Amino acid sequence: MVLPTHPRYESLMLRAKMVEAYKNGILSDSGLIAHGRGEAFDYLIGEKTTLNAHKAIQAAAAALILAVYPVISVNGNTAALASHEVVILTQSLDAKLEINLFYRTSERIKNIRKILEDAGAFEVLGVEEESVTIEGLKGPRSKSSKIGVNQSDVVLVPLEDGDRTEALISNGKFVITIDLNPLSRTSQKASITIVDNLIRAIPHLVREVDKLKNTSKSELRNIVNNFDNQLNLQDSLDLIAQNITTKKEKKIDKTD
Ligand code: PTJ
Repeated sequence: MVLPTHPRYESLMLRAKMVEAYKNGILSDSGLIAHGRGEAFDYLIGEKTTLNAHKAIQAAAAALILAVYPVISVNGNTAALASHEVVILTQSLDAKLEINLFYRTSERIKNIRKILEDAGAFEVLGVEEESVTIEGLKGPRSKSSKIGVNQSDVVLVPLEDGDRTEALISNGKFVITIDLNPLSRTSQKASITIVDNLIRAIPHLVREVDKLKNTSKSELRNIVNNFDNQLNLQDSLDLIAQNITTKKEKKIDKTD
């Protein structure tokens, strides 16, 4: 048992949650590895929502409010970590919620649908309704609900793989992602990348949507247009570099 006094308590509890989700058939085995990769980057950004991430969250909220047909795409990791918050965000935006899995099995679809419905979702797409293929994409991830991602103008894809992000962009979608790795193909290709742990970013996004809901369309457009994703990613990389240097210096200080 991990005691709350353990210095890595929160991180270890998250791991336990992921292992549980794997055992319950929500998370894929690779999802556990993806979580580990995320942990490493989270450590490097300081395990908190940075100023850069806040800027991206604000732009993402504005883009989602402006969207005509917003869709939130959910995979195993997102369902395991933030099903309640995702459902709240969906309802607050009047968006569609769609399951899209890399490792798609009917069992996982059933389990993820259940936790989303238990969290309050009225409608979960990507299950068994009519689907179409996202152009330029192969495999199970290419499936898109006819009334879901297929029709979207803005799509939120927390934790996505690069191929799907690229395909969504080339199909004319405005893609918002949440990815702790600023160098990933998804981070680099998305329209807006929130470099943050989705466990923190999604609740922040919910609050930002609430805050900006009554803002004029022209002001919202200004927020989106003034956001530069490449610049924001570079700021996150600079922060990581700075954190590594500072920690290195601290260590040298201690040993000296
Ligand atoms: O549920 P499925 O079948 O769709 O499986 C999805 C996985 C996660 C296996 C698949 O999308 C995958 O392989 O992902 P990758 O390519 O490993 O990418 C995961 C990215 O998300 C990496 O860049 C991680 O740094 C990042 N990441 C991991 N955990 C989090 C995260 N970003 C934000 N919040 C997290 N909690």
